[in-house]
Amino acid sequence: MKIDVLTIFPEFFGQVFDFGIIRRAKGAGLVSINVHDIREFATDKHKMTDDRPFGGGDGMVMKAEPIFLAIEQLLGTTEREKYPPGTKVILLSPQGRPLKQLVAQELADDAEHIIMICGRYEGVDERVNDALVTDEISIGDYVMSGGEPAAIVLTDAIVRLLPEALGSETSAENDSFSNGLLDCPHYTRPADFRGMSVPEVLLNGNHAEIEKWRHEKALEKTKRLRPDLLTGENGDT
Ligand code: 9D3
Repeated sequence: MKIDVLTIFPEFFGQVFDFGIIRRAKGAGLVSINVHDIREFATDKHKMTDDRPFGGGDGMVMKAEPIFLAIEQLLGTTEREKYPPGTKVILLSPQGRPLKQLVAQELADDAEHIIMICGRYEGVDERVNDALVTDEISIGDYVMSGGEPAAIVLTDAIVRLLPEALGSETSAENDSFSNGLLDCPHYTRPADFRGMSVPEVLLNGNHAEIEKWRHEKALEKTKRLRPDLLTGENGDT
């Protein structure tokens, strides 16, 4: 898989993709990730990437042209219909489809080349959406200053689902959400920490009993913290 990120703040991404599962996936050749400065595609002498909104109002709007030129360089076309198979051009925006595990899973399964456009200011010229974007995604109902943190979140959620990306210490099947429940509680040594003891059932070696306990605790925690996951009313699947 190839992931390209378009942003006016390329330095924001620093070493964020150089740790843990993403680093290993890059090292194993499962994914390549490149961050591009939208400003490098600006054509005027001041390299402007934003301008005032038609119709008036506060704030600035990201210009269409630098983003069109970036997509043209990366894909050889600015017509969505002519993108190579397996290409996704994702606009991270508060108006997008909410990110869920299923969305990440679909992208990990089906996409070969993902381009993420990080918005800033009040938004992006709508002609980017009309001509270029295949998917508009939000990471939740809260206001951030731009799409950059969302591109990091989405990249992480996708890359760890690529076949072979997970090491032996973890498994996608046991993830919270893949079975529709939150994870059960975990403990490690010491068995008594500052007077707080580990539940006895985890120490007795009865694996059938341990599995039953873990499922009960997962269900209990889900009922308490995320009842919406149990009623199927949050669009998770
Ligand atoms: C405060 C400005 N708002 C207009 C009344 C609209 C607005 C524009 C741009 C709000 C936030 C942003 C910047 N956010 C993103 O680009 C963004 C985002 C988010 O804010 N929340 C959740 N997911 C995402 S993905 C991209």
